[in-house]
Amino acid sequence: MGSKNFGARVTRFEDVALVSGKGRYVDDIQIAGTLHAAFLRSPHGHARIKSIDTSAALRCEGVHAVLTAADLPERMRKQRMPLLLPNATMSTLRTQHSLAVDEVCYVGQALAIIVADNRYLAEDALAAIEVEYEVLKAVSDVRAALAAGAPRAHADLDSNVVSEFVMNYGDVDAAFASAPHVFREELWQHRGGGMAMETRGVLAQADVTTDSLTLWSSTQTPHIARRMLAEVLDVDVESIRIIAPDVGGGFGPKAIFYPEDAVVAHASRALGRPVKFIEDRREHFLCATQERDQYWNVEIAVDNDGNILGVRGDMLHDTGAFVPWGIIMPYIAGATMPGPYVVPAYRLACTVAFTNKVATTPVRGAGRPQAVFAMERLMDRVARELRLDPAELRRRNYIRPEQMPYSVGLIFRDGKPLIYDSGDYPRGHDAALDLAGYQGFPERQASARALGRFIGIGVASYVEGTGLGPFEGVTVRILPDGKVRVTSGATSQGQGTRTTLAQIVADRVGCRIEDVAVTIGDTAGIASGVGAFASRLAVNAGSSASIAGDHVRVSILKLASRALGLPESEIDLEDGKAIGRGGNRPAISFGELSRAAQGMPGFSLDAGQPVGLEHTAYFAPTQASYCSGTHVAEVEVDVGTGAVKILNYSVAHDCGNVINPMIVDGQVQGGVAHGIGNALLEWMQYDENAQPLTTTFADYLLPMATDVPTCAIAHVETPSPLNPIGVKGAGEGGTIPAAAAIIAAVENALSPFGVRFAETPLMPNRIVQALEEAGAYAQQVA
Ligand code: MCN
Repeated sequence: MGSKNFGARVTRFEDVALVSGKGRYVDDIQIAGTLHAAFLRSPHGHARIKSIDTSAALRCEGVHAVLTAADLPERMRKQRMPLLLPNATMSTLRTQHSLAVDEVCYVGQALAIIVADNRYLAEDALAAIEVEYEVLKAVSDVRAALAAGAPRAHADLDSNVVSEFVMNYGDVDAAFASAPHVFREELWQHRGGGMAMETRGVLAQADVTTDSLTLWSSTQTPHIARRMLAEVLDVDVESIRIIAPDVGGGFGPKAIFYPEDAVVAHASRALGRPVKFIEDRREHFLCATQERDQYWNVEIAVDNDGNILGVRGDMLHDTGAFVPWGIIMPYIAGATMPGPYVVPAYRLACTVAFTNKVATTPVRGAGRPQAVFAMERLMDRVARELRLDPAELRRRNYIRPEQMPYSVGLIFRDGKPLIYDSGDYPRGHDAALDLAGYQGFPERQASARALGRFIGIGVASYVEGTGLGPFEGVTVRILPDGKVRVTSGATSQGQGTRTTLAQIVADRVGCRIEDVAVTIGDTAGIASGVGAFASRLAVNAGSSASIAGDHVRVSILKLASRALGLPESEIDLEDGKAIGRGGNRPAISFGELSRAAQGMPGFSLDAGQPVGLEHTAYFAPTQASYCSGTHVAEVEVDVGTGAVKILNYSVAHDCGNVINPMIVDGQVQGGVAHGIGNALLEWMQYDENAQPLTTTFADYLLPMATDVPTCAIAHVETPSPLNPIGVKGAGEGGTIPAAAAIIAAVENALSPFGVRFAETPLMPNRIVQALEEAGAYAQQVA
């Protein structure tokens, strides 16, 4: 077997359709007779619902149904949405009802659905629903949520605290007691969204003749959605088919199964008509889950050479009003903080609390950007205090490659000990610094300053647990026309999954990559599946593709050996043919072999002959695989306006063996764009009544092409020993250390003024304010 495709810059199959307007998103799917849904949403952060009168809305033109919680079947009305990831430390497992029952707990929570001939009529009729609210005090700031006497995010709960847990190893207090230096930082990362170009969308088509339901959904997790929907509707899971067509970006929030999805499915069943709901952008701001929103109060103990002796502190995580994915973000954050460094002792006390805002669930990075920001800000502080070069300080503290596999001393979110499987952090660090021209930076900085320009450089490193289980499956099947069909529970929201699975399978079975047809994102394609999150599919689905491909290869060889009368060892599989090595190179095509593998009606097969040329493999990793990297940002700050321009951005990234370097470059580049947004722009602002204030792209700024430089990227490959193809994840690493590197670079640029930054996003007004406080403008005038 060759590896013609694995490791090659194969052009993505997906792109021609996507860039020529031929993508097929949920809203592109048109079924005759479809009705359209709109949701009535709470205008209050917190209120009791005293009454809802839908009678006028029901009389509106074109309206087929108006449903509130009271109109739902008993089970749907009474039970909350299933909680996917319970955790023993959680004092309450509060998820949403399908439609609010007697209380709304964030602006945008759905109280009713209207199904009408079209969306315009549905929206018009919303205005006719009369709701009497008793407005309750809302809690907006998570720090205020912990204060004695704070309003409760849910009226029936005694406390806003959802969970308190401690992550620790080593004797951290002893480390601090004897440390020559201790430095403390208080840090804050604000919340933002996934902001996919395509908003959420769902089209449900109930089939009353077969009592089944098909749901097209812009989801990252069709199999999980199917399981949850079956539970909510109380129907046989196999009677539901969920199809994720082209998904226009996901970034995490589309991994969630939303209450609206279940309500639309129910409406279709109740009306016997297809029902479509496409979220609008304002709803996306209000109701799609968000992330970050953590407050860190941490300190680091170091010796005189800057070697880390211990890290400790506490962290407060704002989970919003519900916990659909439990407490995994703060948990992942806590486990990520030690990162690539030898940290002999560690303790982080985490508190998770409710507020009256939309729930936080994973957004690209899932807790890790916050942790890396905290750790790297501490490292920068140590470097400054001990007058060490920040890169040199990091080099002194890296876990060395000969220490791999390295046990950190914690349990990771996969339930397994946090053991880094492979990595060469110093090599990655050096590669990034080389790309960035780090050695020559002081000279560049001095020349710029001579011209009155303020440029700075920042370095940040991270380790990320990727490839999380439990499994993903892949079926490889040779079709009678010789094409190779690949199906999987894997999905794609833009990350090129089809292409990379095809690369792997083409190599394993020995066919042309053009002859591999990949069908993913359809629960009808394979019995079980999990989906795209946690940078997990290269590891899980990639490995399954490789294993299934190998099995099919064995079957092809067996059958070809009979057909050609040659031993298997003398047959090569190439370009979809089995070719004998000797003589006149006799050959038989995969198509012929596939037909032979079906046999002839009524005839017996030879003993041992494979039935069909197909295999399904479910690879289940024993633990996470840990990718890593170093980012170097070079920025220029306009001290007059506080504007930050990113001049150069360099990344060394280790995701093990790279299946497709072009795709990984794209993942890193896209991830960095997201990180730039987090660092400098994206701010989901709420007022003290938990009213969202930034619900358009005029107020909530995303990075534009002009804000994102082309990254210089180096691939450092340390294969993972934990899976047959030696890969680790690549989808989120670009985002994770970006804010840490950029904020460090801004501080470095402004070092003549001694300003310090401890938060993201770092807006121009904050920079100007800090410069003002530091007397920068007075100095300049003088
Ligand atoms: N890859 C590779 N070699 C490796 C590792 C990965 O060639 N050693 C390729 C994979 O085959 C895949 C891509 O890189 O094509 C990402 O793989 P992986 O890291 O396994 O991530 P997943 O496929 O599980 O995708 C999820 C991940 C996450 S969690 C988010 S969020 C995210 C992301 O990927 N959202 C994205 N990438 C995105 N890309 C786009 N365009 N849009 C999103 O919403």
